[in-house]
Amino acid sequence: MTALIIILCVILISIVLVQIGKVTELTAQIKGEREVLRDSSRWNSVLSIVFVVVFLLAVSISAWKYKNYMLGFGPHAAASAHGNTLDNMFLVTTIITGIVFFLTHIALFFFAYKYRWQENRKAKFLAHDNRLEIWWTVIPAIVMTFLVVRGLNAWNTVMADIMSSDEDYMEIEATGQQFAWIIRYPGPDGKLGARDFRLTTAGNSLGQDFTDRKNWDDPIISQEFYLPVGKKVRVRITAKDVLHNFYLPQFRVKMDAVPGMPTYFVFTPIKTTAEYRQELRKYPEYNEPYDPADPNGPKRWEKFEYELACAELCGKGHYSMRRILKVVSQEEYDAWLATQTSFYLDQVRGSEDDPNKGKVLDIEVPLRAKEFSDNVTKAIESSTAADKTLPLAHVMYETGSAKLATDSRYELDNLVTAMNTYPKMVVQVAGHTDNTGDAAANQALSQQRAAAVVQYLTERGISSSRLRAIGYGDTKPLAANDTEENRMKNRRTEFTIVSQ
Ligand SMILES: [Cu+2]
Repeated sequence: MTALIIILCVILISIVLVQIGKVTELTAQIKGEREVLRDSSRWNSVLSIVFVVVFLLAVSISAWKYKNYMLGFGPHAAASAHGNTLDNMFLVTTIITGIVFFLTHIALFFFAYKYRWQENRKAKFLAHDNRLEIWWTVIPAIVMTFLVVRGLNAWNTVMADIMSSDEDYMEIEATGQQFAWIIRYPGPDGKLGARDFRLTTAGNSLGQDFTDRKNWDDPIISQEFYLPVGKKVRVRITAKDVLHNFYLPQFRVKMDAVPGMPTYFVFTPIKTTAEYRQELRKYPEYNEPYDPADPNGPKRWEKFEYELACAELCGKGHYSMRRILKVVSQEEYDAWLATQTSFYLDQVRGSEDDPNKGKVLDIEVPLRAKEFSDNVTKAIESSTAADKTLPLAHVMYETGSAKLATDSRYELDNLVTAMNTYPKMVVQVAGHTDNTGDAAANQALSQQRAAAVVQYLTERGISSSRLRAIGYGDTKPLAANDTEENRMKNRRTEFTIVSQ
């Protein structure tokens, strides 16, 4: 129906225009051509002035009305230290091109008015004018030079890399892949470990070189990531498959992630997420409900988050590369980082991707000591008999012998510490084997192994009256001796707190 009405309107308007044309022709015949020409010229010239006034007013009013949609204005204030430099650059360019826009439009329409057709006025044809040529070459050249030099200056400021390692900054790494950002943090040592693409496996998706100890404490974050406010951050940006783009719009950070060519961006967040929300709160559009279906629910400003997007159309799942960035105080950041665990220790340690398999790493020694003392405290506090038995998980012997492997000393030293912390504690050390071989020999071996542990402890000053050694052989398996994995579980040394 609407379509029909529109078609009818178009037809009617066409008829009206044709009729107006005919009437004009008729009046021209009555009045004479010249008079009509003069009338229409006058009208057209006046209307062109009216048009340019209305047009420029509309442009100015709409620009004023929608100024808050511009970068750097209203809710779009930059949240990084360098953000204002870029926003100002855009603003200056807008002002200069805006002035040119207004002047050319005024000139264009004013000239159309001034030089309208008039009787007895002849056009003057200008073949060439050197002075004019110089003017309209030199002026744009000067303006362009000013804009370009400013732009280069801003680029050099914004893209400046960290020049000396004494600078106070932190470094994180963002790797783009279809379709996720893998964000790596440096861990407590403050340093990112080395990578080598040839080491990439299913279990080591970044190809981290785990012989580099800087990798041992690096956490990998796949969802929300945090940054402290006011701290300079250098982001190493890489990609694994196709082009991606590391884009933090509120921070004016945008850099291609290119496979095989590391890029970077250095920036300083200057507003926490909470502060940015308070700024958005001032604008009516951010006081609308976040979920239109729930008008009494949280407002848009309350749910605002800084986001990391991929600004490169990298494939079908491109949209799913959105990640949330929380900018918080240094204290909150430290607390968050402390909850992030090392990817290597959590996922890789002891697996086939681990080049340090079978070795004790120095960073593990304090972690194991803490775990051991926590477990002993728990066992002491527990009133259940079963809780009083704890494994000596990292005590190993040489194959088929009761000689302690060198790396066993860390775990045994933890036991020495526990015996000194709880001076009344009496423990029984028990050796266990799997069921391979002769039962009597197994029993003897487990007895000797338990005795070796006791001997180690007495040599370190623990009274033998507080220690007992017993060998159970294969009589107390933890699991059926059917697989190598289960047999490994059964070959173990434990200690039981007999009294405390
Ligand atoms: Cu992408």
